[in-house]
Amino acid sequence: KSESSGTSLTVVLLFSLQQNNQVVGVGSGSTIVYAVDRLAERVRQEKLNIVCVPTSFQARQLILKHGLSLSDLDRHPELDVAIDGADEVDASLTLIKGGGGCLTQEKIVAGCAKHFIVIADYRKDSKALGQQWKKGVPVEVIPIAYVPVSRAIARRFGGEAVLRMAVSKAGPVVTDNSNFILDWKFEHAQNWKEVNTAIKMIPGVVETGLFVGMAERVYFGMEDGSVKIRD
Ligand code: DER
Repeated sequence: KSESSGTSLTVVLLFSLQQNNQVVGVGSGSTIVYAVDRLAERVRQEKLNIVCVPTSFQARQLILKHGLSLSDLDRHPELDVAIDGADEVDASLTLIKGGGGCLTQEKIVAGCAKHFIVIADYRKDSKALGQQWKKGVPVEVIPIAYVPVSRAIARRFGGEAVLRMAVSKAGPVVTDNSNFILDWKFEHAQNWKEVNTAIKMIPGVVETGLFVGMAERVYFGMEDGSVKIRD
């Protein structure tokens, strides 16, 4: 990820945070780090009064590290804007998210925001899901159900849904919600709206990393430091 694209992204993006007293959903991953750095700088410089709602343990740490005002959905169930990254963005702004394993809280927070804004580097910009991102669609599952859910997905939609194993810990990745993640390596384009609903109906599925019709705008940080916007 080029540093310049991340920084330029957040400069452009955060000008959209004009009003004071905004409630901001803070996403997860590596690109959001630039946004939170810049947000904290503006809060200091312009004495902005904003509160931040995290989408993960990582996001919570980021908010606290910058001395930003930490809140939650109990106190702020309606957010003005949520800002987050994405693993891939298709032509209709359908996203694959969850590469960092935080898809469930990210989708909850994005769903509570008036505006859901995505920041990503140019490599996430795709014509169709699966063109750039090869790790599949993350699906968060209740641990006891990961095998039946994996079989149900493969049987109904093809491909293979593989349990995400941890790298620096023996065994599978465990999410902030104490669940497992299946990465569904799909074989062909689907009706993502239908597939998202159908997968969520499988007993044991908590959430999918398909964000359909949620992103209002995507800012792509380009290699030359410029920013491309897709609505
Ligand atoms: O896991 C996630 O959903 C992250 O937001 C991911 O999609 C983007 O992570 P990145 O900014 O590190 O590429």
